Amino acid sequence: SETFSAAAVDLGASSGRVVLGRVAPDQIEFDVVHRFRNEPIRRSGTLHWNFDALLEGVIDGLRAARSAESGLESVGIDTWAVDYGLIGDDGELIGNPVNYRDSRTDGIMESVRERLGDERLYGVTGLQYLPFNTVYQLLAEDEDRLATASSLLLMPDLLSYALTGAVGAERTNASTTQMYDVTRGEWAVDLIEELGLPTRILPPIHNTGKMAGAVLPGLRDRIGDDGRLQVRAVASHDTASAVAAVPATADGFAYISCGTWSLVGIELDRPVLTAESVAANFTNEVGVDGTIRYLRNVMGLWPLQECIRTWKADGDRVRLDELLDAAGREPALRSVIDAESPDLVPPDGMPSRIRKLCADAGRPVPESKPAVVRCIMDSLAIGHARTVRDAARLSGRDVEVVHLVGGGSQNRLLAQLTADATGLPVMAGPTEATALGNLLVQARAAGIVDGRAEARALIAATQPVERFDPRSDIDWSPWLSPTPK
Ligand code: LFR
Repeated sequence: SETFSAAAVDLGASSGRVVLGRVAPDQIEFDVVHRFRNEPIRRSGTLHWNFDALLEGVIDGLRAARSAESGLESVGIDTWAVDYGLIGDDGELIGNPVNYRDSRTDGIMESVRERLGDERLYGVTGLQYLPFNTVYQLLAEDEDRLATASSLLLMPDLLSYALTGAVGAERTNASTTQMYDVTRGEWAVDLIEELGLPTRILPPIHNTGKMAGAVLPGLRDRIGDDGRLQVRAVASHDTASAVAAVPATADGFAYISCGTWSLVGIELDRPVLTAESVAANFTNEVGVDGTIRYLRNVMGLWPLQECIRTWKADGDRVRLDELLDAAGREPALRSVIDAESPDLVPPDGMPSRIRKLCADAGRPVPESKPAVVRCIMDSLAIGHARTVRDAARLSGRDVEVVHLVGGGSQNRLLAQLTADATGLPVMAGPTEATALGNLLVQARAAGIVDGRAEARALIAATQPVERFDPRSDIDWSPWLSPTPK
């Protein structure tokens, strides 16, 4: 049968990868052909992404993909959400994009909420309140930079622009800006104007999978492209791609896309914009085929990654597998923190911040490294379970199984604890859900795979998934009351 070759560029907060995939109606195979580091840079006190280095990594990866597969016709790009670059009248990028973990947005969200009221912003955008949403970043933006900008391009759109010259905003990622009207499916122009932000910089919104453009002639040699390679706007928000690759075979599933963040929720046809929903800070982000990703951000593996980085910088020898084994032997539910605490967002000093959160909550302070890791795992499992429950309650849907996808699905302790805390079976895998979702949107555009359900069935039939059943020796219920906000 027919086989389609495509590349997926998947950029995460700490690394990027380029995946070469081969998709047939009944098979999907892939190799990671290139990996590169994503190292944020601090300039004049502000945390930036190194855009040139990221673009180099993408170009190197596409060259590797092309040389491994001469029939390569299509590439899609996904990254984390909310961050953007500004383009000037001359078509050039104005400075490096700022990292959403930078402190420039401190306090801005609170003042906007106070001014407009929670319901107004939520009623239009349906978005969860996160201090780094694009709208708050724009309000923190340097005024001169903003005045000279002619367009705003979110990270994946910015990379596509650098490769093809085409300007646009892919819908799934546009929906994360808190400047998108989730009911009307267009920029929330009135709201943006009310906030005093320029609407002229907002590019036209494109439907997922619909827009594609050729690589600029000047870049073709470096990639080894003969002009046939099309850069297609896939579900460019990494979480939207991951959700598209959840190997669910029936309704009634929740998903956890677990990497740096855990994105925990369910898929809906329509947004939920109720007062209870805003109080629980649930988001209505757009998924493939105009679905709604009804979810909440839980801290994810970021605190663990940051602890390991800190310990290594202190000169300690740490190995993730050994730490997780030791953490598994620590007493359960001893030190617990709020997995959605804003104190966990910024980089640096994570072990001490975790100890302080325990102390402030009147919980035992974890001293050893395994105790700190156990605290993170238990707290994350609680965050997962509460959020699955909240999602079901607020949407009126039943949840029978939880799909854990992304890098975190390799963490067997976390998968087991998540099953225990939710009281539901957890299906762990695939690890590369984001890249697979990226490939699947391209395969659908090429007519190789039919629809959303067929795409998921293909993943379920071809990718390794491990089942974890809940154990009942520990009572998690005291920890599972709805998340107070
Ligand atoms: C995950 C993710 C989340 C988003 C966060 C910041 O990588 O895209 O969905 O809330 O990063 O952009």
